[in-house]
Amino acid sequence: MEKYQVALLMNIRKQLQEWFEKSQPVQYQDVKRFLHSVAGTSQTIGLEYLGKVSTELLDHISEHPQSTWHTKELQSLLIDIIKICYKDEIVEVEQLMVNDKRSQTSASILLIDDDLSILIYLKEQFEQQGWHVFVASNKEKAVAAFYELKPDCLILDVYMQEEDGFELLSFFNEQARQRFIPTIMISADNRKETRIKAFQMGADDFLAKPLDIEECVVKIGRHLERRKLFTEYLLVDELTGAYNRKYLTEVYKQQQTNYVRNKETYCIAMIDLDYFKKINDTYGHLMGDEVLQRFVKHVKSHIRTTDQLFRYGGEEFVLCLPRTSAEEALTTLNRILSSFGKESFHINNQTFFVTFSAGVAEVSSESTLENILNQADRALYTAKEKGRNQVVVSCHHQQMKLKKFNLAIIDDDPIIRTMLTELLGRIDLGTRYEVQVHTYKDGLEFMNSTILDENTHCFVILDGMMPKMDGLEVLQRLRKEKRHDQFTVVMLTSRNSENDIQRALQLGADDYMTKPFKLMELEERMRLLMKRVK
Ligand code: GH3
Ligand code: MG
Repeated sequence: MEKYQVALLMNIRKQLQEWFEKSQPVQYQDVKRFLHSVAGTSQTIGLEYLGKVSTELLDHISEHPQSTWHTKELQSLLIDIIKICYKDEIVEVEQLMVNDKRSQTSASILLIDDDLSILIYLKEQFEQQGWHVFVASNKEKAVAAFYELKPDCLILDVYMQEEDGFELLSFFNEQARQRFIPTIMISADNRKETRIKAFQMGADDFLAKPLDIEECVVKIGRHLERRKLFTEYLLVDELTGAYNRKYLTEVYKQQQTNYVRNKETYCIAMIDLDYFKKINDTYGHLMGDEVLQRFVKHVKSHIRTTDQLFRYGGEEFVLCLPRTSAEEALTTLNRILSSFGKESFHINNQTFFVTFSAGVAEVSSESTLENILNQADRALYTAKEKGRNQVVVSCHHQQMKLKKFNLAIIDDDPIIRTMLTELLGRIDLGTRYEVQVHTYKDGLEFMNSTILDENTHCFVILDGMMPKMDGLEVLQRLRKEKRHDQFTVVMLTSRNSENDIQRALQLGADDYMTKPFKLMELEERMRLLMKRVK
C-alpha cells in the first residue's frame, strides 16, 4: 500500500511542478480533473486526509467556478495539498500565504566548537526551542560572526584543538561582558579548577559534558530572559556609552513636541565612519572597538550639552542638535570632522587616522523620525559618493543609488523555488538596499550564469541534493572562485545526513538548515545574515 501512496504523492508533485514551472494560467477543467482523480485515488489507497482535502476543494471550486487560475491563485487554492506533499521539505507553508504575518524575532545564539558532530547536534536541539543558532568551528569565523551577527548568547567549548580554548574564551568573555551577552562554557573537563577558571574569566555558566540537554535549554533560556529584561531598560549602548536607538525614539518624540509648541528648527545628522571594515580587517576588531569608543568620546566633548549622540548601528551614529539650523549643524560637524581627523590611533608601531561622512537634515515641519532619518541618510550617501570625509546637507532632489544584493535560489523543485522567491523577495532591508532574486534549477545553470561575474554581494540558498551538479559540488567550486568571499551560502540539507552537513561546513558554507525547515525561520535567518554585509 505504501508503494502506491508514495507513487500518488510523486504524481501530484509532478503535476504541481509542471503547472508552476510553466507559470501559465491553468484551465478550470484541468484543475477539476486533477482534484477529482486525487480525491478518488487517495481514499482507495488509505490517504484519508488527502482524500478529504481534495474532496472539499472539489466542492469549493464547483461552487466558485472560474475559467482559469494564475500560478499564485493556484498556489493559494491548493495550499493544503502542497503542505501534504511537501511536509518532508517545508513545514508551515501556510504562513507564506498569510501575507506579512511576521514571526517575532527570537534570540540568536552563536555556538563555537571545533567538534562538528556536537555542533550539529546542539544546533538542532536549540533550534527546536525557536532560537536562531549560528555555528562557528574556528576562531576567525567566530570573531566575524560575533561582530556581524551580534548574538544574544555565546556558547563556547573550551578545549578547542589548534587554539588555546582559554585564549579564545578570554577574548570573547571580555567582549561579551562589555555588551551584556551571556557566555556559557561547555567542557568535557569538569574538574573544579577548570570550572573555577572559567568563572574567574567571566563565564556566566558552565555546562559539563556529557550534556543534559533539558538542563542546558532551561539554563540558556534563563540567561536569554535575563538579557532581554536587562536590555529593555538600557538606554545606553553598552560598548561606546552613546545613547541607543531605543532612546532616540524617545528623544525624537520630545523634540517634535517642542517643535510643535515653539517652532524651533532642529537638526538630525547621520554619521558613518569611513572604511571601518578595513580598520577591523587591518588592525583587528579590538582596535575597531577602540575607534568607536574614542569617536564617541571625541564627539561628546565637542558638542553642546543639549546635543545628543546615539549609536544607530555598527559604526553609524545619529546626532540630534536642538535649536540648530542646517547651516550651524554643518559648521559644528565640519569642526568635529577636522578635529577627529587629527586624533591618531596606534597599534604595533603603526599609526593611523580615521574620518567619517555625515548627512544633515533640518526639521522645519512636522515629520516622522523615519522620514527625517531617510533624508539624513540620503545626504550621508551623497557624502560617501562624493569621496567620504565630508558633511552634506540634505536637499529634496538628492537621489540615492541603491546598494544591490543578489539572492540566488538553487533548487531543482519549482514549487520550492516559487515559494522562496516570493518569501525572500519581500525581505525589507531599509531604504538603502535592494534585493534581486534569481532562481536556478540546478547547480550547473548557476555556475554558468553571469551572476558569478557581478561585483555584488550574493546570498546563495543551495539545495544539497540536485541533479547534474549537487549542492556540495557547487559550494566547492564557488569557494575556488576569485570572488568567493562575496558569496554567503546557506545549505539546505536533510536532517539525517550529518556527513553532508560536516562536509558543507568544511567546504565553507556560512550556514545550513535542515529539512523540513520553517519558511519564516529561513526568512529571519536571511535577514540576520544580510545584516552582516549591510
Ligand atoms: P563606508 O566607508 O562605505 O562606510 O564603508 P565601511 O567599511 O565603513 O562600512 P561597512 O558597512 O562595509 O562595514 C561596517 C563594519 O563594521 C562591518 C562590521 O563587521 C563592523 N562592526 C559592526 N559593529 C561593530 C563593533 O561593535 N565593533 C567592531 N570592531 N566592528 C563592528
Ligand atoms: Mg562605514
